[in-house]
Amino acid sequence: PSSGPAAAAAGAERTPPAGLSIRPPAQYLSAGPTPFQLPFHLTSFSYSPSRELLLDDARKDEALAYYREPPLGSDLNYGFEQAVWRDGSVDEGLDALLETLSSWARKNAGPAADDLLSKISVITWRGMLTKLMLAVYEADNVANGRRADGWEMNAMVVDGCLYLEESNPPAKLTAKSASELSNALPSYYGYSFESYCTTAGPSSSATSPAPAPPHSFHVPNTNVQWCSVVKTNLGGFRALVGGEVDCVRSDAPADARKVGTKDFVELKTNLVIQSQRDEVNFERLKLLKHYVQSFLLGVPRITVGFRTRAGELAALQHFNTLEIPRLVRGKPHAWDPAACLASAKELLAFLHAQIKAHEATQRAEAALADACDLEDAGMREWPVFRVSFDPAKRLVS
Ligand code: 0WD
Ligand code: CA
Repeated sequence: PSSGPAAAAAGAERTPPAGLSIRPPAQYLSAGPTPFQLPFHLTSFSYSPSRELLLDDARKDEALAYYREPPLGSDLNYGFEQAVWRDGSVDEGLDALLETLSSWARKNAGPAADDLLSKISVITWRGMLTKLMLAVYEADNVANGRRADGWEMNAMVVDGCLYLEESNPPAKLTAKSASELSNALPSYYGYSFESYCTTAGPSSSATSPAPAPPHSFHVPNTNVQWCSVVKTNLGGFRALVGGEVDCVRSDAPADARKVGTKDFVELKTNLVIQSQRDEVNFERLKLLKHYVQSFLLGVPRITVGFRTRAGELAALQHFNTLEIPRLVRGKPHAWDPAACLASAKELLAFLHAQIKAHEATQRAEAALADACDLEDAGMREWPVFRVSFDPAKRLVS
């Protein structure tokens, strides 16, 4: 990161030795439900076509898009050669989120904002919380012989607030952009589906399909994003969470300032389901991921575009996020969001406790160093901790 609290810490990474074992999902269900507060849309920001962060009132909702029904049979390959791709080698860290919050705090300066901010104990992107919530089932995947993803994050605690960002060492960014290059067409299908599904303003004819391209189609530029910053509370951890919102409902207020989480829509693409096995995998893996991701930002609706391998839009399905767990309940491949919430809460508590303990040690060492006049206390860097999750070992350390 080039600014924000994480910036001061570059190069001062330390790894806490102790780890947290992620237990099987069923073991998280006995303690009763973990409270989760319905996310409240606090503020928003946009990224421009050149990835400029737009924060001022006149432009912060520039990238907000409205849903409209895409025509079935649409060619998702359309526009591929013209698409503009975000530079994936830039590690943006938490900068945009922290700048948005600083700007919000300035505009809303007063006791209410001070009170809200002073009680926050987690600030991060929604994508990071998604990873925390899914770890319990990633570990379960390994235990059952399926592939699973691990992750690495940078964590720091400043004034009692935990900041979490993705860890993107240069080697990982290189690997990421190589895989993006080789998967350019399938990932383009996701972006062109978004283009078929969205317009710049609310549309009265949202239920009648848009005309065929090129009239209805805006060439994707993956720099452009509209993000919401929500306030929520996961198991007692008050959190400010930023996340990308693909669009809002077609009947959402035309005035972006009046938009709320109830209007948010998440768009996904998926290969058409052709077998029982496809269906099981969709329900076990995809619906879990889509559910958790949308739940965390309070997104009530997920629209999935089913496509052929060649990129033809074959079918559409709308899901009410909160009803998704019911669709899998009782099935052999069922998952339970309560396990995700309980394990995520445990993880947040673990990270807070570990970092606090290590900071205490460091302070003691620093005091000793000061006493010996070895170092200037004021110049010391803020420590960042590298957190990693190994699903095969079920371990976060
Ligand atoms: O590696 C990073 N530094 C990441 C940054 C990883 C993921 C997201 N981001 C950025 C986003 O650009 C955005 O500014 O963080 C902010 C919030 O993102 P989020 O909502 O927390 O991200 P997540 O929930 O992981 O993904 C949401 C969408 C994706 O859509 P799908 O339908 O595939 O879930 O964000 C997009 C993608 O369209 N996205 C990204 N955008 C920019 N940079 C990235 C990325 N690296 N990865 C996914
Ligand atoms: Ca999406």
